[in-house]
Amino acid sequence: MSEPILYEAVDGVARITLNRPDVLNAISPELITAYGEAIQRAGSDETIRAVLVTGAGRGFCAGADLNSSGSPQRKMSSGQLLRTLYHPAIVGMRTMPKPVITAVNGVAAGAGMSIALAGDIVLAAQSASFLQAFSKIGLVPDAGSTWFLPRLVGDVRARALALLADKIPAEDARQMGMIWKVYPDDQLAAEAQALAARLAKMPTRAYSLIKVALNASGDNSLADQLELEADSQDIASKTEDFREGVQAFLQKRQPDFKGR
Ligand code: T3D
Repeated sequence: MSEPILYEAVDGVARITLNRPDVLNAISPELITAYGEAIQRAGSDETIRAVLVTGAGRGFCAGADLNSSGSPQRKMSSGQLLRTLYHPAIVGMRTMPKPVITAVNGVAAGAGMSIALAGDIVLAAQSASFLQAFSKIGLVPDAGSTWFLPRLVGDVRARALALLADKIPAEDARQMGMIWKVYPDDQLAAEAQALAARLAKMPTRAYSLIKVALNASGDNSLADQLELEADSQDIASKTEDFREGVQAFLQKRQPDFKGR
């Protein structure tokens, strides 16, 4: 049996591929376990400065594998499975100190849509689609969908998406602010790789502070957020990359950031 997750590290970019193409990369317990490990590995490896998540074959991820989800043989309840395996992976994507790109190459359904939306920058192929499949099978959105969606598209759209469970084409998702960019199908992989390579050469320490600030902003008052920004700037302005960025600007050349 092939590995449910592929992990490659090249030139500061970790590429994580969901790899069960026969079932549109549906999430088995083995897949989500290996995915959480891959996220943890990429997050803690200091040589990795950007992460790219995508799917093998024609789908991105069809959500929980319904063969195992509905099975009476499964040892963990849904809540246990989510808490122990899904949550660390989703939180890991959002909190790792480097940017995560999700390249949605095909359908992203159920918890697969949650994984897609957990990326810092979400790209999609023109033929990709987004589907809050949960209510169609009598479940509620999980793995962060009810947190991500209202923040991305607003309450009105989040409610309609969750309740109606309609399949949303990538371009509509872009227009409603759910995702960043849409590319022709045959260009997505190259565009996503180029973006990851670009991010891996940027000031990674500043990126980690940007993520912390944006993650906190939804719950902070303006005064608290201003404080957080000031604290973060104190840290960023003492980095080697800040010195290099200013020098490069003054010397009219491209900066050579080291991520420190
Ligand atoms: O307890 C817990 O686990 C709680 C956690 C829940 C989290 C969740 O994610 S719940 C939501 C689970 N996902 C779904 O309900 C989506 C089910 N899939 C679909 O609705 C459709 O497959 C898609 C809309 C995603 C894609 O449709 P289409 O027509 O492009 O492809 P298809 O023909 O339906 O699927 C291709 C194959 O993948 C097919 O297998 P086959 O017939 O070729 O042998 C299909 O059965 C398989 N597949 C697709 N999704 C799943 C799946 N197999 C297992 N689990 C799936 N989720």
